[in-house]
Amino acid sequence: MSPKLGTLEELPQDYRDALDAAGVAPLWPMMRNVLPHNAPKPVTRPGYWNFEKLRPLLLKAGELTPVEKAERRVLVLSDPGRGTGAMQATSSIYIGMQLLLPGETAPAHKHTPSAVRIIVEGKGGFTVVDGEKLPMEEGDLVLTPGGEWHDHGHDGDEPVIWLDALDLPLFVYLEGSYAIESELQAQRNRPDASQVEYRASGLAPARRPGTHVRRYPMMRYPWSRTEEALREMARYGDGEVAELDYVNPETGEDVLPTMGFTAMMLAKDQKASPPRRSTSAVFHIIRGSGTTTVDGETIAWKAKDTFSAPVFAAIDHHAVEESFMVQIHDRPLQERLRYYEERPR
Ligand code: GTQ
Repeated sequence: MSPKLGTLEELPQDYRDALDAAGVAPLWPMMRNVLPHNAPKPVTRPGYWNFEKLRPLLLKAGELTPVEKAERRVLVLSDPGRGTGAMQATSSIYIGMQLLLPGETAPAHKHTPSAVRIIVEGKGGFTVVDGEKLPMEEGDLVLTPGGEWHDHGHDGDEPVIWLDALDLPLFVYLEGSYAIESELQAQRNRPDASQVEYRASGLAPARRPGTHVRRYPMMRYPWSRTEEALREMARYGDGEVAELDYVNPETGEDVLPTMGFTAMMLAKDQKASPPRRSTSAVFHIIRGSGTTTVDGETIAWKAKDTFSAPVFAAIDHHAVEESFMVQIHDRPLQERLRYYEERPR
């Protein structure tokens, strides 16, 4: 153990004033704030957002604020640790719930942060990314990588709601966040790449000299395939929790450099206690019901709800019914920074 460090109060007032005037500060009174022992001390606290409570508030926003006045009509899920108005759910992850009404469009823009949508409710919504029309069906995961033009549209006749996950807090922290606006994009008249080039997992378009592989070759991951794959994993998994990472079909790497997405299935009554991880996480329930204890706080969840966990949280899931959820995390970023870590429970 290191000795107890000196405090600010132990320093003479005239010396402290001189430090202030010189625009400097002593490190040692702040040392354990910036470098706590053994593990970080997160500001983030476990959060829980009940969809039944959010839904009427979001629909009300549809009445109060026309989409033209919003650019994106979104209610942001605020981390309880950061309090009212926080534009983030964890240190690195922004989560919003977005509403688009029939016939509405959200104008094209591109920005430095990346966004990923998980569709919560409604039929007929779509996102156009770089001219590719990506239909949004319940549970689908749709990528809008940083720097790519995107706009949203709606061909259906009921409200469409989706969850937005962005690496926005990171870009705000880096003072790197900005957007450029434009007109709606022309759409190429063909199905998205998950229905064509990457229709079957393990198969990719033949490499020919000079072929250009897009950096983000597949931007829509239909839920029906994820669920089917999870079920087979569970069936042959000897009681292991079935988990699948969303990956780039050309490289096998996580879909984005910053955020990762992991789909999980828990059978009825199944429990899971993953290791403590250096990542913060947000869990979105696709189907089912159960409870999760995060650092001693028990959250009862059901389909379409969302909850969060700070870094190194102790997490214990218990599915009451057969359940499917998607975990949003920042492991890709932490691996790039070379500090991702797991600690056994
Ligand atoms: O749909 O492009 O929740 O730009 C926040 C910022 C959604 C979007 C958000 C955005 C979007």
